[in-house]
Amino acid sequence: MQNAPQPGLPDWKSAGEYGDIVYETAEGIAKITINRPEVHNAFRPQTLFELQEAFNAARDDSEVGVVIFTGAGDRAFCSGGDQKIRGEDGYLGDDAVARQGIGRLNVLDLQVQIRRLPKPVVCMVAGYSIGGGNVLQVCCDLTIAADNAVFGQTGPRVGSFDGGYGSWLLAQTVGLKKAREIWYLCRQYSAAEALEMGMVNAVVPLERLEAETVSWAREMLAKSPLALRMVKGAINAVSDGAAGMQQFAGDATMLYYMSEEAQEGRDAFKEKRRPEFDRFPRRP
Ligand code: S0N
Repeated sequence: MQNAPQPGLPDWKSAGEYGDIVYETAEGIAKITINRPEVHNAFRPQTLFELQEAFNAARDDSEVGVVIFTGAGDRAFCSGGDQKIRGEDGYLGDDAVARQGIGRLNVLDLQVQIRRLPKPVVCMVAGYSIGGGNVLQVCCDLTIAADNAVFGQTGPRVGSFDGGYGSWLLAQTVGLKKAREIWYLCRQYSAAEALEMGMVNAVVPLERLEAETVSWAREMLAKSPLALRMVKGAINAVSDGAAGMQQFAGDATMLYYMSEEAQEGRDAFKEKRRPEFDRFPRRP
């Protein structure tokens, strides 16, 4: 049985059965929660497969305009890869691949998926946002942090590093010197420090975290979904290079498909006639 919603908060409804995560929707918002609080929401391969499925569901659901990504409980958003099942070449799940002793690094697929999802993804952080968990936070479009949030990278301390988004997107977010400090020293930073360095958008008291995050989501839901999609694509295209341009170009094609001019080309082909493009302006 689901609990009654807190006043002002959406009446979240479960939108799928998962083991390591919870996927809920309400009011045009999808909420995806890593549900492994016993390990500070560290992820294992199964967690990441489930997250990928939920993010895909949110992408495909035309009712959903904004995604909130969070962790269960108030002690951690995510503490990165589950070090207890880290093998010799990646993380070992409970499947045929793992039984051959072959590990996975499938958090990388999720990072790309969050960047490519054409809807804003808001990270809602209470407690720790550490290691690969913090890289996921950096990949999200916006971050709202509770005042108990703690941010940091641990790679060089625990024998790992993220040379992709975890390094250069972090540097783009907080500046080169600060990104080097974060990685080289593996310190932990308070929510206030994260706000000051531009790693998060807002810091609120823990008890107001969800209400504030939902209010940001509602504000975005009142905006043009296509405009948000194009702005997200444009901002990411600069840092994603050719892959980012490929996505942005795809969006341009989608918009062109939606025009009468493109539809005239399609209709003329189907009707076996010459297309009448003369009726469309040669725009300045
Ligand atoms: C978060 C920390 C600082 C919290 O300390 P605190 O409050 O003292 O709690 P603990 O007692 O330490 O933790 C409570 C329980 O949770 C377990 N736990 C915590 N974090 C993890 C974890 N990451 N994996 C497994 N278990 C975890 C604790 O063990 C404890 O349980 P018990 O009592 O039963 O032992 C502190 O917990 C901490 O420092 N955690 C580790 C943070 C860390 O180093 N994370 C990994 C960093 N590396 C990555 O994430 C890999 C990066 C990555 O994913 C990647 C990047 C690029 C390319 C590929 C990859 C890839 O690997 O996929």
